Amino acid sequence: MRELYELCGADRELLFSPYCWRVRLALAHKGLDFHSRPIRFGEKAAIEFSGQKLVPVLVDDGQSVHDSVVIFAYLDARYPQRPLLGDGAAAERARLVERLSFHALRMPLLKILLLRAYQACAEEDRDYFRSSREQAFGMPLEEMADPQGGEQQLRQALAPLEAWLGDKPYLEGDEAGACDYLVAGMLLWAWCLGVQPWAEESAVGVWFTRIRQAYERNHGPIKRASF
Ligand SMILES: N[C@@H](CCC(=O)N[C@@H](CS)C(=O)NCC(=O)O)C(=O)O
Repeated sequence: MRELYELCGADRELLFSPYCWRVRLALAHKGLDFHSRPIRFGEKAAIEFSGQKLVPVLVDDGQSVHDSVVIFAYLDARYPQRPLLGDGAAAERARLVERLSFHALRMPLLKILLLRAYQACAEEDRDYFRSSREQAFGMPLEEMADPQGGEQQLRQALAPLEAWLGDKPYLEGDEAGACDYLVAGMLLWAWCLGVQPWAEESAVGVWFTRIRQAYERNHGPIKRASF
């Protein structure tokens, strides 16, 4: 029995956490089925057993693992087929890509997505979403949100990946691996919240669509916000 606790909006099928998407893509890569346990912000009591307050949480044969990158490592150790991070230096390089891409992409994406995420939340969760984010950023959501500025910053942040993907189908070369899923998970955050702030025909756009469609071929269409 394998269960993935993941963040959902008012609509339980609308999964919009980038870190949860990373894990979905990783499980798909390994060919591992799971039961989805979508939880809203107000339902985090459901993951108290994990000893912390964030999703994704994977429960596999009674063992609970949290944090997307730790889950990747767990999956490699437990299910060695089709390695994600791999071993030694390869795993360290993937972690470096994760850190670099996280720092480059998170802030532009937040500027684009904050108000959309707020809107996707169940009404009873909106006060929590607003106050927790306003406390973290030290300003009102409306001041932090800047979709236009965010798009410009995102284009700049994606430029190295655009160049890198010019002559290969995946960030990791001929086949997708951890680096692809770690970054694609971040972009699925935008896609699920109803925007695609990159050009469909760009190298990044073609790469993203390749990963998304490969996932959808096996797991069905990904729910997208319609607002
Ligand atoms: N480093 C963690 C980050 C996990 C994380 O920030 N999860 C967010 C969802 S995107 C969360 O659970 N937020 C709950 C909250 O803010 O109360 C990972 O990679 O899994």
